Amino acid sequence: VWKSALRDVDADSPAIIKSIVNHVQTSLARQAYNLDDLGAYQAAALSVRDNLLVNWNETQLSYTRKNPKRAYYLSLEFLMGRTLDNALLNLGLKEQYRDSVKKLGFSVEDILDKERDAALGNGGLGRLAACYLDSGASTELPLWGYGLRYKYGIFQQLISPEGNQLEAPDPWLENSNPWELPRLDVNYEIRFYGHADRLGDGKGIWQGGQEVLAVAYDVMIPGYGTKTTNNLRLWESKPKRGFDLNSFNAGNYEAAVASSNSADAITSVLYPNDHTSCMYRIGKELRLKQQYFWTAASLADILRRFKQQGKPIRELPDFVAIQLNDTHPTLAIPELMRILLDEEDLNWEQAWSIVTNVFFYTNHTVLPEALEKWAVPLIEHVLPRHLQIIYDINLFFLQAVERKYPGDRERLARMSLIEEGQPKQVRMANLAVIGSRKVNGVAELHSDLVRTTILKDFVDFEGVSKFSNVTNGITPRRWLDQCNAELSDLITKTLKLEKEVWLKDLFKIKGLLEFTEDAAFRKEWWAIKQRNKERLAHYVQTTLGLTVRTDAMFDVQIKRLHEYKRQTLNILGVIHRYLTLKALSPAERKKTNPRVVFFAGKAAPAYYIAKLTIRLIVNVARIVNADPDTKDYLQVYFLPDYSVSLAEVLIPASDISQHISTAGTEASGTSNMKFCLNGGLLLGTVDGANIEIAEEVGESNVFFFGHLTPAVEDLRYQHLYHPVPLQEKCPALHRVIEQISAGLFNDAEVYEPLLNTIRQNDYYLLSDDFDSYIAALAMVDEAYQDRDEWIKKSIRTTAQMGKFSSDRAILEYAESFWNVEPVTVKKK
Ligand code: 26W
Repeated sequence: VWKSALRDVDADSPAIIKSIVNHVQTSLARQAYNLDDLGAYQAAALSVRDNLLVNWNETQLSYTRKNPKRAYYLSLEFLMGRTLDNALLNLGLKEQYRDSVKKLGFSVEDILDKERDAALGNGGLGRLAACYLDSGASTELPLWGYGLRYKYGIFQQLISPEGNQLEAPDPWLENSNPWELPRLDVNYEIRFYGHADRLGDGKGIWQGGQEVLAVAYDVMIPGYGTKTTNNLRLWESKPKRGFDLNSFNAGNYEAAVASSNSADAITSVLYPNDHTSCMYRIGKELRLKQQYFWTAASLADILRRFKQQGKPIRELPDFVAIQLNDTHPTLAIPELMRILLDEEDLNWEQAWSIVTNVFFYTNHTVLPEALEKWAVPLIEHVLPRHLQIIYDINLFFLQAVERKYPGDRERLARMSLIEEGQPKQVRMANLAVIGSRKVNGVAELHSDLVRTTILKDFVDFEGVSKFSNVTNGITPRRWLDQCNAELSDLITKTLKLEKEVWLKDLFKIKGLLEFTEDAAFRKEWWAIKQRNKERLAHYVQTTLGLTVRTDAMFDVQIKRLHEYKRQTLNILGVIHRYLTLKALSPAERKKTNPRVVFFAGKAAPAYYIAKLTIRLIVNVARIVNADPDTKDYLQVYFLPDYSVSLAEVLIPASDISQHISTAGTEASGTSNMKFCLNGGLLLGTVDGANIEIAEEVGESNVFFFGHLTPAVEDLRYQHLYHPVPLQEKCPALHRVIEQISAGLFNDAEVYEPLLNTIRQNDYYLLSDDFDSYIAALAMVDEAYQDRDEWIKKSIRTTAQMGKFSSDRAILEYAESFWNVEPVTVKKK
């Protein structure tokens, strides 16, 4: 592409233009005249990076000078999405760059679209980590993230002609990544295998085995409207020596190459499983190695930084707080014990008191199959010294439990770090709890369930004050200002505030409430929703070649595929609607509310039932969208390869979104917050953060249905011991299922295993909630007919989302857990 303007840059051009052109010629070693959008993206990114670097250096320098207590967020997943747009907005440089690239003959939107997502996460837990980094920098907290630099992010999802999910690798680093700074000088040797000897007094020595190098890559995290630019440090594994020279000399070339391969393998791929048990039970050695590699490198780095201050090790808890994002980094607990005992020569009490004041543990799920357990023989093989330490921790712990509850053997068995069985397993959640200062869940209901179910014994033993709640949040910068710029501008104009003010104090959007009665404002509000629908329709047209009608209600469910999230309930509801429409006369159909239903989400590659749900959705879409009787009233789309970037297009376009997990199963949910912040209404169960959203926006502005958490256990018991045939229990659902079985959506027999989960024990209670779900959908339709009232609900919803800013959440962690305070980095 010939971009003539690029040739005319000279010394008098504005600084941004010069900087971009300079990167084209030097960093990219390209000529201006044959630059394409990808090249322009790379040059613009490098130019923005120069700005970030200045702030990053100043931030780190001021931390070193002021020496505040620092917090570290250890997460195996950071689902960052794209960086350029976010960096431009946080730096306040978006308009300048828009003008500059325009003068160079490019459109900023086209350039932004060239960036690949950094998809180093599965879903909610990884995206939460990314929101917290944004909020940490925006609230000026000295907060660093630590994670892994996977060569391959979450797999790319393809849909086969039959409707099956196929997985392809995601080589996101292919075109080089301008956002990372390799720090080849920051590296640590990490040991695996070998043998461990006890030396008495709880101490030991660990030698031999394999050593792998951890190399740091830094990603800069700019705050919004602050100079603070924090760091996300990601580790890459490398063989300690390129080749093992001994093996090489012995002529064993293959062994030399194999050992270097296995070192590289540690950070090669993100595990695509969430909430699934398969990986622990069959002993995934590589996943265990990932977890240790990352926690050991991160701890070594944290301790090296602490030691540079020259303080005694006992002061560690005064300067360091480490948040464990789920149990994935729990090996940090025995690893810190190992360092303190074996290397720092502390005694057990000293070491344990430091450990239990440094760590904080967040639980993200109560589903039993998602609680991590590692086989004892596997830990013994890979980390022999750590197993000794875990046994010692367990011994002292159980002695204390025995003192409090003499002779209560069942309690001891439940609380033990070791689960008896073939093989024995280490319960990582129990280890995380006893090794941490505080434990929290991620929404009120979830934290209550943590306290009363999975961790009840620990609450009894340690007291309830250790177990608390921090309701999740989302960054309003990415999830409103960036993804819905028009709405953000309208809010700014209406509130008569600088956008920096309300985006940093989200409670201020409450000011929108007084405009719900303003017809002109409502008209603008609705026009923006309409344009967002058209943007989504355009995306579907260009990526799938399908035409979405934009004069209908947009109904969206986007999240990982899982039985507990009940996408199956949604698609069965869609079929019910289809059958109902088919039975109506053309005149009656015309009176119905046209609806476009969107699904997106990935299934774990080995999760057979979840994959069948995708297949059903795709085939229902095919039949329904092609049916001339109904296609004007109901359309269904499964959008492949869900990602952060796709969410940024889908969320602003939604009228209603579905968060319909079986009560008590979804810890929080965070996309529910994103939809509501963008004026989409919520259709959901009384679960997770849905409850707190309803508390904030008012029950009259949400659509709730389904059984409540306390009923779930009884209902499951009924299913098992007093089953009622589906035909009697829920005829509407029975009819839908029998249509699928009869082949209405092709390949009848393929769906039987999925349908049987409902016909048989129906663990996730679809048959119990189906009727009230259909009733709730009808209420949504009815409410949508009164357009003015609907728009008012939409405005009221957005206006009352202040609580769900991740700034609020991260400050709760800082104040009530970490005791970490903001550090102002002076603007020059
Ligand atoms: C099998 C390994 C595994 C198990 C669980 C990997 C990852 C997990 C995570 C805990 C799954 C997860 O992302 N949980 C979600 O965390 C979000 C942030 O707190 C919540 O909003 C979601 O409700 C919860 O499902």
